[in-house]
Amino acid sequence: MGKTLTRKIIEKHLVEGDWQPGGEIAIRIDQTLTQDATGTMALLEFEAFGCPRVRTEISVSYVDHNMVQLSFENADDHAYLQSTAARYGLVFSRPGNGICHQIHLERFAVPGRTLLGADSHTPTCGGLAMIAIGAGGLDVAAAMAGQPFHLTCPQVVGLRLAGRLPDYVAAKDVILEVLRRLTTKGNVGWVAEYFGPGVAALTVPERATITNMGAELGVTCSLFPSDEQTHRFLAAQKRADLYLPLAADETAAYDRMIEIDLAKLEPLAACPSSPDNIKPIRELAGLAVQQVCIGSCTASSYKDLMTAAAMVRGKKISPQTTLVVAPGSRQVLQNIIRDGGLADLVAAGARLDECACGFCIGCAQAPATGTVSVRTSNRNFPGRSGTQGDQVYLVSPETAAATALAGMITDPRTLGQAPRIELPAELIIDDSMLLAPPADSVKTEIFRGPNIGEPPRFDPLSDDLVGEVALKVGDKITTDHICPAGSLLRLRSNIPEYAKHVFTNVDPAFAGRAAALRGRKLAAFIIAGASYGQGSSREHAAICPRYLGIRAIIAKSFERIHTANLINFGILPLVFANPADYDLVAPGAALRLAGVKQAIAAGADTLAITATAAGKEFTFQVRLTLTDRQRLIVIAGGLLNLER
Ligand code: MIC
Ligand code: SF4
Repeated sequence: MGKTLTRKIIEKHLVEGDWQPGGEIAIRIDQTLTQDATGTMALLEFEAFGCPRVRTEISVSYVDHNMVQLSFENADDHAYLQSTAARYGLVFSRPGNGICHQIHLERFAVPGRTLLGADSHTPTCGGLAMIAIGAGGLDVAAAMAGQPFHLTCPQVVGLRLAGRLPDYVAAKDVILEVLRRLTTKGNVGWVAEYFGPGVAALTVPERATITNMGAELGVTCSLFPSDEQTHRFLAAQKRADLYLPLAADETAAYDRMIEIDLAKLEPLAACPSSPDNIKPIRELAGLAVQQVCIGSCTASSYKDLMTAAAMVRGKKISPQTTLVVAPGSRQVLQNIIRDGGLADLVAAGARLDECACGFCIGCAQAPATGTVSVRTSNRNFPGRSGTQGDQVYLVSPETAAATALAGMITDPRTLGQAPRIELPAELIIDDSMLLAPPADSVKTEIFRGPNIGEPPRFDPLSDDLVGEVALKVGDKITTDHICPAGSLLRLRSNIPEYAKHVFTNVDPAFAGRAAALRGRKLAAFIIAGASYGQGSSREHAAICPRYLGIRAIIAKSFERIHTANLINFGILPLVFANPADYDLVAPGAALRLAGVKQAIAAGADTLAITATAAGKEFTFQVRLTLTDRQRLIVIAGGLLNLER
């Protein structure tokens, strides 16, 4: 039986374990990426490891999230990151150079290598045949220090693509179709591997759109083969020497197979407020739209923007609608300037935003109350745009451009001849915004402004956990619910301040209630439904609750990156053995896990919890799936304690 490409690359990097889906393995990490919103904490953690210089082939520190400097915090973070990059041997991508995933694909991705990134959309580089995985900052810090990355050996779903995309149907519609079929829940522990005759016509940036939004499926990563398209892309980037053909064996056996005929796809949208709430554009056509945003790491490549530009050329956008364009990188910006696309967009009425995350993470262009925003980005979780009660639709650049012209959701197929945009063979390439670290870096002084805190120190696990349910929430709680981003991103290096805002849009009294329990020396617990911790890799969604005294989360199920983050900071991710018990545990109930430390040390995978509410007591079972290494981590109170 042949091997999948996932297996081939992982086996080449194995340092612990064997290819046994479901078991624990550890892989060597060749490259890392961090961005400013997760990177300050990751670099502080790296410093705590006491390693003099990064031990990867390449580590890049990007600044792309916190781009607005209304006060000193973001600028301080940037200065800290620039100085730590120089000191510890990372390449520094200066603010304004663009979004980490787009730049990494253009300038650093190498087929067949591994990449670990402190951002959930790191799998974007799977479009260039990398095993590229998103993780919490602490796991990335450990990789920078040369440690292997531990993960569950994945199962592989093979997505066999056939046919060719019709006019006006984009890569974005492919991944929206995959999300329609697989949803955002229940894909933990899988890799999505694309293959088949339909793959050959997809360019690397199109593949990257598809692998990028695999993050919304909750898979470990997504992967395309390395072929002629890969060669063309690398050649245009003047990196053809790094090309290496890679593919699954013809006889590869996938754990699950999905067939997609590209020719049968149509323009789709993810409707408010989940990336898997998919409808065809033709069913939404006519809905009045007040804002259209083209950009984000999902869809802001040269082709995306030149296509939108060609569609609006010589026309004006609707007076009822604003059009915002944020190129994914400075390289994209320079090339659409050269080739006239920017002039067409601006002439049509587009507003130009910086090459950065911006509107995608609520750091710019929050929509007006009660209005519809149509975006090419990857997440439309409630309130993520910065406006409570927002109505965000996620679409392709083609649908976005058609919608901006008409002022209402519009099927681009109604616009006549579709533009054909080819990847230029020659691109303007200017790496002057990427600063290489000096060879002799020990003398670099590190800038530490008042916004730069320290990773907090936490107590080891106690013998018993006794406390109360501080919050009960439902299904699909995202990390945006737990630790909102937007204007609060400026607090990412300052845990005591950021922790005051945990669950602020869900229950503003939560942080105070948890802190009061901590004052009474009681543990605080959260009860949750299915798929807890969807979305980002931000480890703050574990660190801040832990800082407030949360010791365990009891949920129907958890997402992958968030589970690892909880363990890394000493919070127990407990799963209801019987999901119906979720209904029985009331907010405010007293909970007791007697002898928990000893049980975990002894390898128990089921624990009993006694709950008391309104004078009634009952006991229920929870499951705790930990490897031996993770048992040591939670007993120590977190990975940093264990390292120290
Ligand atoms: C996101 O898209 O939610 C982010 C902001 O890029 C996060 C990282 C962060 O919270 O800093 C992610 O996807 O991991
Ligand atoms: Fe930035 Fe949005 Fe991509 Fe996250 S999803 S990295 S916020 S552009």
